[in-house]
Amino acid sequence: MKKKVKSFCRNCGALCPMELTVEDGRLTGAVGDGSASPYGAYMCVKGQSSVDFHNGAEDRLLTSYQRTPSGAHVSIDAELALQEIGDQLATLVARYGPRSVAVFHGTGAYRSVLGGMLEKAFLSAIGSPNLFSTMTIDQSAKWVTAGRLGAMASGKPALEDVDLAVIVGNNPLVTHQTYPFTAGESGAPGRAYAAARARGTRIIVIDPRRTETARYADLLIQPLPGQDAVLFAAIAHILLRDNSYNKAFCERFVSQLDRLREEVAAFTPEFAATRADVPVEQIEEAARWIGEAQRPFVGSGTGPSMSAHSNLSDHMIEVVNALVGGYRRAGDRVRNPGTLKPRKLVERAVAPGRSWTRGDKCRTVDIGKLFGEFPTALLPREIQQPGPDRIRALIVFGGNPVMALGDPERAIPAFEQLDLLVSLDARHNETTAMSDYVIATSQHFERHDLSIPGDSLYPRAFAQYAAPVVDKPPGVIHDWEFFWAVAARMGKSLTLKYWSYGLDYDAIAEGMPLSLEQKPDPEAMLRFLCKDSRVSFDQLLANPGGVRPQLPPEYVHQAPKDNGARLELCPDDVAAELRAVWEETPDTEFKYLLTCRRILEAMNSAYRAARRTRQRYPENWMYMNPDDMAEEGLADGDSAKLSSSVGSIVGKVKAEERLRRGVISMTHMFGAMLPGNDEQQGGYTGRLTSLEAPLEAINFMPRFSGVPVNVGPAHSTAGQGRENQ
Ligand SMILES: Nc1nc2c(c(=O)[nH]1)N[C@H]1C(S)=C(S)[C@@H](COP(=O)(O)OP(=O)(O)OC[C@H]3O[C@@H](n4cnc5c(=O)[nH]c(N)nc54)[C@H](O)[C@@H]3O)O[C@H]1N2
Ligand SMILES: Nc1nc2c(c(=O)[nH]1)N[C@H]1C(S)=C(S)[C@@H](COP(=O)(O)OP(=O)(O)OC[C@H]3O[C@@H](n4cnc5c(=O)[nH]c(N)nc54)[C@H](O)[C@@H]3O)O[C@H]1N2
Ligand code: SF4
Ligand SMILES: [Mo]
Repeated sequence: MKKKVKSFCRNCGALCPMELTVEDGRLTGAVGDGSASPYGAYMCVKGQSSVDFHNGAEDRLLTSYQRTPSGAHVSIDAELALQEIGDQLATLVARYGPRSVAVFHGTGAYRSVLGGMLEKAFLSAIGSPNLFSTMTIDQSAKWVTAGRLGAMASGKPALEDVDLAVIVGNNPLVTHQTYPFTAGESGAPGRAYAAARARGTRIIVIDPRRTETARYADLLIQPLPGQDAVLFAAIAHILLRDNSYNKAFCERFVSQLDRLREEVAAFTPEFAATRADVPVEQIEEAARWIGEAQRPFVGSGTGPSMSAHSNLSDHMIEVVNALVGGYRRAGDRVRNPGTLKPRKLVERAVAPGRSWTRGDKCRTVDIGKLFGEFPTALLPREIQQPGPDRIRALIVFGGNPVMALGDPERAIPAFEQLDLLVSLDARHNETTAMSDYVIATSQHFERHDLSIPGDSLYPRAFAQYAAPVVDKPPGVIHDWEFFWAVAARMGKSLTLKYWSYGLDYDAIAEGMPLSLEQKPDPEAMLRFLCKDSRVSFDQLLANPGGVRPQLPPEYVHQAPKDNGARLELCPDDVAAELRAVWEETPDTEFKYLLTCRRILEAMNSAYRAARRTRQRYPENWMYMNPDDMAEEGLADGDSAKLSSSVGSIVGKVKAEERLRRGVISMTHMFGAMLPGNDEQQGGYTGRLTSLEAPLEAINFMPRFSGVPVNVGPAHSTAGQGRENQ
């Protein structure tokens, strides 16, 4: 029997509504469903790959595994695995305290809604502060900026409402990652930019590569990576020089403007043009457009957040946005006021909180939490540095941290030192390979979900519920079942709460206590999460394509009185970082800077083995500008070696004229993790990154982009990394 069923994709933040074809209990096809979608009908190639995955592609895990003392994995019944894990965790907590247990929340966990909520409930119930996630090895510079500069409670405008979008180191056409960090729409991003251009919106893209997104740019600037702090300090310099900043906004909402003026005085456009190696006219032109715009939005993606001086770069990008008032203002239309969790937006500043200076601290450095999490790059140290409260058990939920961290020489020994490493995943990866238990979990179309991750990000108010479309295979459990069952085995009952970023789980008042004995009903849990929703759970059940509530127009409210909070443009640490960057001398030891780029077919390390990925990317090419290749005597397909200060990788070069000179671009979490296999798969960029230095202050962000490297012959022994130092 053949039927069509509505659902939504959970591979990335776009959460595209889909219509699936089910034949005799098996998924056979998927198309984008535009019936209620906030983006219209849209689906990318990974939508189809996820259907293949359900049907067993990429050697999907169909049973849980346990690692034997010899290192081999043998299949184990999930119930038994949960009992053993619960018992081991209870023993560790009894002996060493709750801090001996940590959770790593990976990219695959973000859209497993009940799993994510019960993960937080689990940590809260056992009393461990040890939450790590990809956030701190991604764009946590944005959280550092919110902590040092503050934020506007009204948020940033929708693409539909801006007349200028400045997109720095972000490629939404491929990654579907835009709002709230940059102006854009996650689903059908190209359509949204084309419509914006048709409305007269100007778009500036700043990226060393002429990206797919740059197709929509009115101005493209291709700087050297790692120079965004300098570029945006110069743009701030011009805005202040020309008096083209938004004085009315600044008078009301910012402080330290004079201090900023002094500190950016030295960052002339000429200085920035030399540093970033771009024409000075482009910097002047960008600054002029930013100053002229009535409704600007200046934002960035991973590029600046992963390069040198990432925290400062992000801060200076936000400073420029603040100088021109790039926020929703009182009286502005709010196009998506939230559906499952309605929001009332008020125009007021939120003072910088510097959360890392208080509360629970890491054990190895005096740094507290950033948005409720410890820095992931410190995980190896928190595991390895001796002491009674070191991390001894790590639960990896939907992630591949051994590879995501980079610096495998540092990361692998740390993971090996754990007493207990558990992975919850549906495919094997480099981390499951090291895990003591691998729990095979259900996949997207086999479980209950709710569009909570998109609730405040969709361009329009929209909500969707997804019921299981097909049965999960018999040996597989749901993510949330893991946390419930292990906690129950430890004698801890969980309380489900509607958690979202920035909230302290313990402090959320309302919750749904879950029984210790009786497994909770996923539908009842989702019904609870819809408690405050504008659309009832029953309405969502009745409309599987999703609901766009018809709401009277909502606007940003004026604050009843001035709360005294201001956006602090130039605090002491930022001023000191600006001076250090200005004084920096160019690196002459390395000739190139390695950047990363994402590919449409894969999602970090997931879907690397999908058919469509393999066809297009049989290996991790090293993309280079053709003139650089000629200078190095390299032709397309030649093998070459990249060496950084800590390691080297081998791969085949490919000419890409979109890339500016002096920059090499590769995909992250792709290729062979360990030396020796590069020849078939290409190299893994993480081997060029260090988890020791240089790490950023506060979030301990490693350098994943703009990594200084040299190019040499594939079989030379020069630059072999630490072993030669
Ligand atoms: N298809 C697909 N989608 C994904 C992912 C995926 O792997 N595949 N990953 C998801 C994840 S986890 C994330 S975090 C997001 C990331 O989403 P994006 O931030 O859009 O990620 P990238 O495509 O890597 O884009 C980064 C851009 O920054 C540029 N860049 C590098 N260094 C610098 C620099 O120093 N300065 C400037 N100005 N630009 C620089 C690069 O050339 C590149 O074009 O995507 C998500 N979506
Ligand atoms: N050198 C370098 N390193 C980087 C980056 C870079 O650009 N360059 N990017 C960084 C960034 S932005 C990120 S986000 C991290 C990514 O780091 P991770 O999140 O650790 O890596 P992923 O490969 O995304 O792992 C996701 C896993 O989740 C699984 N999964 C998918 N859906 C589900 C689900 O519903 N349930 C469960 N249980 N599992 C699921 C997938 O099978 C996959 O194995 O890497 C970081 N590391
Ligand atoms: S953009 Fe692609 S991967 Fe992301 S939700 Fe839509 S179909 Fe899925
Ligand atoms: Mo990410």
